[in-house]
Amino acid sequence: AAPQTGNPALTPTTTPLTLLRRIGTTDPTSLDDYRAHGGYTALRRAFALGPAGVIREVTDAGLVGRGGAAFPTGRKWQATAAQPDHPHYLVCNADESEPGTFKDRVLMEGDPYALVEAMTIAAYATGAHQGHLYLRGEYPRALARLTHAVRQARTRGLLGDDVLGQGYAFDIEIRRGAGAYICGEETALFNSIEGHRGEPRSKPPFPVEKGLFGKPTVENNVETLVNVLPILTMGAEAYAAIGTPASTGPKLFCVSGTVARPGVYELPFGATLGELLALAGVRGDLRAVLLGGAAGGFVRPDELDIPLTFEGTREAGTTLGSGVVMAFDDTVPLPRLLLRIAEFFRDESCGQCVPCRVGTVRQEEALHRIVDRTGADAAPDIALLREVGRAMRDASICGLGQTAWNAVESAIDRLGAYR
Ligand code: L3W
Ligand code: SF4
Repeated sequence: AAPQTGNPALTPTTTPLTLLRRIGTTDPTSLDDYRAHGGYTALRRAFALGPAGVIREVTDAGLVGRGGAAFPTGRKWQATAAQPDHPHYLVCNADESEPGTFKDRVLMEGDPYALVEAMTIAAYATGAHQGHLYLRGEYPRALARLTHAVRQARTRGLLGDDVLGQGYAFDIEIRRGAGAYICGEETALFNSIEGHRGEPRSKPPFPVEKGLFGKPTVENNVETLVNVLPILTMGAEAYAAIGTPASTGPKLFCVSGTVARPGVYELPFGATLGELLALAGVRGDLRAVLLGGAAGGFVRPDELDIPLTFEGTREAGTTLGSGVVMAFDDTVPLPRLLLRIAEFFRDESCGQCVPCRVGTVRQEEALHRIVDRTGADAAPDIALLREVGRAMRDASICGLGQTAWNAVESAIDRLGAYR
């Protein structure tokens, strides 16, 4: 079933919807309907500003990446635009695979032209004429909607040799993933597009310098790109007034688990975890909340005043990640849940580097021993988990290995799992 779109506009903690405003109210298969609801005004403003002006707006707005790492988007665009090597490429990372994440799916299925317009703006600003949209293979409806949107945009002169009659050429190719979580890592994604195994590359060099086909590349998450539209239509200053000074703008949160109304919620940065969960309606006795997905960490029910900002979650010793909020009541067996997370990372490790390839196996084995030996002393295996976790975090090549122990560690230290 399609995930529901939450309706946070019902509460005093919210501003009017920005990112979700067309979802469910416009026809996602009609370019005319998109234009009737404000579509393509941002691209017109982009052409009026010129590439440097667009980058200035995005920088002044304080936009940072929504895929989990929160890197400043304006800095990334500026670095790519400045590269003397050509061609430049734009890649949209739509391989949304973090367990519990489904916000990009809602955007792509419900407002596909917004992504096409946003990609055009990003490419124009950074000097790219070719965009690749790498879409999670398990999103057939998003594929159909985006394919239709790209075709229609081409037919109507919004993609192709002369976008909006401005003498700028840009087109988009959609590539489907094949079910590997690791292909959401930006450089593994390049390898996948190029026809190689989906294995991450060592960084630096960063993609802004050597990315797809070894050329300067901007890679942004779907939600990051879609934020560029309100930045250009409302202006950087008005956009930056939403949220907090360090985490500006609106954010999409994916709420699931033991809640009455699971779905995608849009809130300004700065609302608390408790406010978000109140909107979704917790069912039963809340035992734990997983923030940031499998790569994130657990927090306790007495920590619901954590502000949902990058700085607030960091201060609280956890992470916002891509916006996953998974609630668990006391009927959920925590050790089994941890085992499932460990199994996921062992399965999805690409196997390229030893700390992750071996560490994820050892982690799963230790958790199995703890679960199977109910009542026996878990201390030796917890000590082993810490040692293996440290090695994975310090020595893995990419984010998968570096974060594979986060959830288990937080369950032990914050929730007192296995005690
Ligand atoms: C130029 C520099 N560019 C960094 C760029 C870099 C990348 C971005 C972030 O993601 C997150 C993790 C989890 N010059 C640069 C530079 N960049 N320094 O900035 O880079 P990095 O390496 O900090 O992070 P990352 O590897 O891109 C790790 C999250 O991803 N995660 C899973 C997310 C899943 C989804 C989803 O399903 N939609 O997003 C798993 O670990 O939260 O924080 O572009 O090139 N000096
Ligand atoms: Fe592959 Fe894991 Fe190493 Fe990343 S950390 S490159 S997923 S083996």
